[in-house]
Amino acid sequence: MKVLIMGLRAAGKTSLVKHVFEGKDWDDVKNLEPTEFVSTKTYKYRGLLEVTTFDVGGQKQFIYKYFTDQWSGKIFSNVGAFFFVVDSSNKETIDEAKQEYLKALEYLKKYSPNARIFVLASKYDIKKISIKEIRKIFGNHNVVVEATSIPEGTARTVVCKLLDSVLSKEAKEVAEKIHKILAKFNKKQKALASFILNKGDGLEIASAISKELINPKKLKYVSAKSLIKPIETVRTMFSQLRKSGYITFDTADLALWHIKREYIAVYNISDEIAMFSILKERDFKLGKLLSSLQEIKEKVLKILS
Ligand SMILES: Nc1nc2c(ncn2[C@@H]2O[C@H](COP(=O)(O)OP(=O)(O)OP(=O)(O)O)[C@@H](O)[C@H]2O)c(=O)[nH]1
Ligand SMILES: [Mg+2]
Repeated sequence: MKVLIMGLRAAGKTSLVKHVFEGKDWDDVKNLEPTEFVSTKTYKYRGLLEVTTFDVGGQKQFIYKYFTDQWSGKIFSNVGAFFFVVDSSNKETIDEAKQEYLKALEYLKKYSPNARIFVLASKYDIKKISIKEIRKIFGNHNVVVEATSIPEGTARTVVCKLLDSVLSKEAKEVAEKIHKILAKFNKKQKALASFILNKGDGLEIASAISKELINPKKLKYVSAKSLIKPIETVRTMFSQLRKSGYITFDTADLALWHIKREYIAVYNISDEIAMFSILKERDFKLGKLLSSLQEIKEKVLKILS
């Protein structure tokens, strides 16, 4: 699906793309360079939806080009979802943003009449204009307007919820199948919760939570990239160990943390996906866990292939 992201200069478009589709945190996206013309990239959102982002630079010398005969067809055609990013911290540019927005809608109507349209009031942590006002200016009956902030942690949740609303029936069925496998695993291992993760964005493809946990907060839109990272970063050391004759292979597939009463097991499934599971210390048996994980790996890879 093509996702077109527009908005004025420094509205926060590239930050949002990197935050949501690459699992980058606020510290990693704070100092991005302005985007020159159009930046396109392909991602697998939640491992369920192939997305090609068209992140178009918002500086004046680029914006006018998007509406020329030479470029408009290329930019505005085949759009599945359109995000217009409005800087809620900048009152001065709101009228200019509205002009660009209306122009973009006109071109979308022509080239992608079925595109879903979303407006994001970005930088809501330092807002000068309320979401109510922004809804009044940009909203209409088929446009969803939401506030986002990367440092406050609302941006990922908001954007992911909107993207989930455009997921296909097939993608939802894949997630449901994996959910069932995880629920079985939880029962067998007496695990408290298990997640299959998409490594690219660190978001879950599917999860299952044991009924034993009473009202745990949802982790659906939390990026678990930091959990997966260690398994990849220790590689150099393992390579040393292998070369020195201490171990026979240098790629780890399981990492374990012991946190008083629970274990957190992170299991590498492939270059694209990983799993993590929360297990009770008193029911923990490593051998049993390893054979279950091997089974899960085969089943999940088959579903996703
Ligand atoms: N406070 C705050 N600042 C943000 C947020 N998102 C982005 N920014 C800042 O806004 C500035 C511009 O961000 P970019 O993502 O580069 O903006 P852009 O829309 O891609 O800009 P162009 O590529 O020039 O069109 C950067 O300094 C970001 O750190 C946010 O949620 N809160
Ligand atoms: Mg940019």
